[in-house]
Amino acid sequence: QLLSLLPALFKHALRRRSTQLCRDDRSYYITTPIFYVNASPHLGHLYSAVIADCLHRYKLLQGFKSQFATGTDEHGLKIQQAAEAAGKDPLTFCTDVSERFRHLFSSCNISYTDYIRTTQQRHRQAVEHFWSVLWNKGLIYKGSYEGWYSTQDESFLTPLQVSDALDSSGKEIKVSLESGHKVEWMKEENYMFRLSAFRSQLLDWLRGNPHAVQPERFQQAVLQLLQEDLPDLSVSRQRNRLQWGIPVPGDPEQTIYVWLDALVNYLTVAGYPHEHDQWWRVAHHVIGKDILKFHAVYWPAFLLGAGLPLPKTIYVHSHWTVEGKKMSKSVGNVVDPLECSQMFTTDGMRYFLLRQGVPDSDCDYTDNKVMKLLNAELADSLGGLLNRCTAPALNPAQVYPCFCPQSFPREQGGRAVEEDYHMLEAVKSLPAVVEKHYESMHMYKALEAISACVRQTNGFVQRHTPWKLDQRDSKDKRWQDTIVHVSLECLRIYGTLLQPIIPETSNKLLSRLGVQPEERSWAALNFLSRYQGLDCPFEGRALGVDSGVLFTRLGTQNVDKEKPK
Ligand code: MET
Repeated sequence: QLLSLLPALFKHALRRRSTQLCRDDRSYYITTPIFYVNASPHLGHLYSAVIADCLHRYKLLQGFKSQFATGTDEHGLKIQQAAEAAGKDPLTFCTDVSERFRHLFSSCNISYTDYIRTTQQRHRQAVEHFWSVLWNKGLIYKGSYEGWYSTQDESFLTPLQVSDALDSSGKEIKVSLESGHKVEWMKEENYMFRLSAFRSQLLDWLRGNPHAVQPERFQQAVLQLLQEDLPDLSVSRQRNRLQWGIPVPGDPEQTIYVWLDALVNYLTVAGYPHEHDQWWRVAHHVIGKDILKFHAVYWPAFLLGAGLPLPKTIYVHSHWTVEGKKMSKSVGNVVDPLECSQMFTTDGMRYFLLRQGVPDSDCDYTDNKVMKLLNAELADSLGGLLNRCTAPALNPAQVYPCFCPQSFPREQGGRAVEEDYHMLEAVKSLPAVVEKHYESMHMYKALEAISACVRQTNGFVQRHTPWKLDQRDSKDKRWQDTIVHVSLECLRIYGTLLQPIIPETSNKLLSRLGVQPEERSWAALNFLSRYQGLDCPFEGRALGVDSGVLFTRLGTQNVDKEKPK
């Protein structure tokens, strides 16, 4: 009898396995770096956050369960010294600056689901556990470190990574070749991690996962790093040098190295050391190129050591310069992202950063560029299109008018021309194009494609001048309705696809079109279903209320304001 039950049991097990697979497939976990609190937020921090926010919102629209973590990195020598210089106790100092990051992110609609601070108890527990796992596996040993250290980068450097320089008073110093920051010779008793043992596993991981690090050039850069010698890594500092950090479990004379501490934050948020599998197995990191080695060499090595899965993707972005110069406190050209979002609106800044930011290479910020871009693409092109289709003169009934199948297709005596078909094709394939570019963090390419389609739709309206048609003539009226229907359908697609980038403006646009919240997901896109002979849920529906201009044109008054010092 038991035997006869077996097929059923087997089926049941299979079903459970497939639901589980299904559930896992639909989970997504995205992180930003956690930011050092020794200085105020700058444009680059907002850029990382906006990229991650876009990916998180995009996945939610696709029906995923998504978790999005950001936060602050609060331990280490650099923070200890910054707190001392500010005359504050370290935790108060950290709390103050951490709140500034949180405030910036909330003001810019960064919809994080968890905000982690490395000074939290849950994180300390995770780091201690993680350390003990590595220790118990014999991957950490007591040794001594002698070499260069950059406090600014909280990084150990080999002699080949430093060079001679002069400081501001003309004194000879050594600096990191990569960052230009001052380095100091350090000789300490430390705990060391057997990084050297992981070189071939890291190479295997990268070769087996050609998209693990994106864009491609950064994957190549990591492979290059792995060609060089990979010495063991010091993972602690003497307590007498560094007090502001988590003590090494079982050795209160040593403090855990800030980068080991910081990287574990991604696990803490996933629930480590408790149940963390659901999120950890679908982790994706967004980082700046300056911290590539920490994320694509040290972090995977630690994880391999601890027997945990590696992140699915490490998305790397480049930096922002300002009017051609590197942002720096001493030059005085650090761009305050909060101030910018007040000048150009939150959506304006988000749009600019993602439209102009090319992950592969550094990009340049100027107020003027922001203004020009937003006026052209959001105010004039997108806003203009919405205005035209909803203007009471053209759309007196304020509805989503009917599409008349006979008045469109040329072959049935309709009035469409060649370019109209090109436009329909472009808009129909737009979701797939946007999806591909969002997935590979090339938001600028997605926005380029959307923007090109908006231009085509404006061309379509312009070409057929629907406002010149006689509304009393039934044929003309049907054609006019069809033009407006097609244009509104285009706008609905643009509004839906733009939600991850400019959530407020998209909401305004979709609300004006009368698109309900549950009709804004990827699954609801169905462009111009009437053209395929299917029903269109919007046809005949009243438009939403007119809550004013979609995106107000910016003028010099927006940028000429006296900037606070
Ligand atoms: N605090 C680092 C930075 O701001 C990032 C740490 S991410 C684990 O560069």
